[in-house]
Amino acid sequence: MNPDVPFRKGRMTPFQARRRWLTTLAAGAGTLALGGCDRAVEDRRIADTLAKTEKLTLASQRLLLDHQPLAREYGERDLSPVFRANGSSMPASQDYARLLQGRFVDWRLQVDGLVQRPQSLSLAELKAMKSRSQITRHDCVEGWSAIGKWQGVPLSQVLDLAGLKPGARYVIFHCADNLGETKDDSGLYYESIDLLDAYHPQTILAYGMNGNDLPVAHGAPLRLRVERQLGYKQAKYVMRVEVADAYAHLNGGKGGFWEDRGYEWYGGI
Ligand SMILES: Nc1nc2c(c(=O)[nH]1)N[C@H]1C(S)=C(S)[C@@H](COP(=O)(O)O)O[C@H]1N2
Ligand SMILES: [Mo]
Repeated sequence: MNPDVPFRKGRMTPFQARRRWLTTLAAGAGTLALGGCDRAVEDRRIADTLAKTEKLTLASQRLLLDHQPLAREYGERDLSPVFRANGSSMPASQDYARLLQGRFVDWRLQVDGLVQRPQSLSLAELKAMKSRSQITRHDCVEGWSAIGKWQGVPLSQVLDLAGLKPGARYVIFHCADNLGETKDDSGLYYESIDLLDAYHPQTILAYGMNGNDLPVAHGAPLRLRVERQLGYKQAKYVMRVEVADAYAHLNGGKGGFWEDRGYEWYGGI
C-alpha cells in the first residue's frame, strides 16, 4: 500500500478479508517485520493462551488460517506533518478534568472481567513494562488517513499479567468520553476486539505518539492501537479493559459506539 493512495472505502466481509490475507501470505508478505524465530515464539505464545480458554473454534481457525499478518509499518520520514484528531478531542467529565490536571498521576487502568488477577495499573507501571513502537497508517471511514508513530505496551502483556479465565473471548475497552446524545453512560465510547487481535503483536495500549506523551486530542493518557482495523476501533481515553465472553449485553449490543450506530464490528482495512 502506498500512503498517497487513498484507502479503499468499501468494507470487506470477513470472508473477503481472510481471502486477501491468504493471498498476502502466499505472496510471501506475511512476515513483514517479525523474523521467523520471533514469529514462532509469538505463535506458540498465542496458541498457549488460547489453549487455556474454552470455545476455541472460531479463534483457533482464525489463528491457523490467518497466520497473523502484520499491518504495514513505515519509516520516520513517512510521518504525516499533521495528524488530525477526530471524534472526541477532550472528554467533558469532571473526573477526566481532575485526572488531566494532576497529569494523570492518579489515573489507573482497570483490568477486570474474566481474569484471574484483576489489575489497577498506573501510567508509570505501564511505562515500566516492555514497550513496542510502530509507525502505521490510520484510516478513518470518513475518508482521511495519516501516518503516526505509536509507543505503548503490547496488550498481550497486560492480559498475561491479569491471566485470562476460561471462557474469555473478547476484550472490551471502556473510554472516558461521552459522545452520545443522552447524559447517561449509554453514550460512553467503547470498543471491543477478539483475542486474536488482542494478542496480535501490533496491538498496543499506546501512551506515546510521535515521540511525545499522547496528546489529549489523541486519547491521553492511553489509547488502543489495533493496526489491522479502521480508525473507529482505535479507542481513545481508555479507562478500563474488560475481558468477557460476549459483548451483546453492552449498550446497543454491537460491540462499540459506532458499531451500535451501524458500523461493522470487524473494521478490517
Ligand atoms: N474514545 C474515543 N475513541 C475514539 C473516537 C472517539 O470519539 N472517542 N473516535 C474514533 C475515530 S472515528 C477515529 S478516526 C479515531 C481518531 O483518532 P485521532 O483523534 O487520534 O485521529 O479515534 C477513534 N477512537
Ligand atoms: Mo474515524
